[in-house]
Amino acid sequence: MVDVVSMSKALTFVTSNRHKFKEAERIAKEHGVKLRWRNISYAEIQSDNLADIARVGSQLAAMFIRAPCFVEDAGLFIEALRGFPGPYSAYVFKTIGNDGILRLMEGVDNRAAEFRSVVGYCESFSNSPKIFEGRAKGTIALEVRGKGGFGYDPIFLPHGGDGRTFAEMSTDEKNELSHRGEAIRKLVKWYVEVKEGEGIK
Ligand code: ITT
Repeated sequence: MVDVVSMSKALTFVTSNRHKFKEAERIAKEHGVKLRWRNISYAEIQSDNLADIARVGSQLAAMFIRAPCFVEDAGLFIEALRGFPGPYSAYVFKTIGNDGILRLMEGVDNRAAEFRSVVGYCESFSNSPKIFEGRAKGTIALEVRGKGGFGYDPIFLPHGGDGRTFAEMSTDEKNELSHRGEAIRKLVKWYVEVKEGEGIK
């Protein structure tokens, strides 16, 4: 049970994606940290590198909201497609979606794929951001399965799971195995340590 005093630790997540917020909120709560949501879209640079996108994004977000905050950039990297859609995952999801990915994977035996998540935490524009990364290895399913989660969840079978896609799992089950779960856990643990160092209970 989390007590009220320790919940005075609070972090702000800038994202336009309510699913991402919900997943992160559960993890933060487990560590006694309250997560605030700023539902805004910040400018994202174009880059092949998720860490660069998260680094600059967190600086712009901190400047925009005039407060310390973090952003998270994620993508699905499919081995047989040489890492596609990777940093372009949002655009590809909007255009061809899961059915399009399954069509590209028709007849492909190597179904290995990886979700990557990079969190950028920044206190102010002039401050250099802290970066936290998470990865989830798995395979691309043969068909769309499940109604939970979002994005590519219905076609992703994580390693370490029991044969269900992320979309067939609860938020807590997905968090245990997911790229975002790993990155957010690293951020929250670091934040709790820093705040303890500053004497905030
Ligand atoms: P932000 O406002 O936080 O940027 P977004 O939805 O645009 O929200 P991203 O650019 O990080 O987020 O995500 C790229 C796309 O990758 C996203 O639209 C999803 O389709 C997909 N994606 C990211 N994380 C995912 C996850 O955990 N499960 C399934 N799909 C995911």
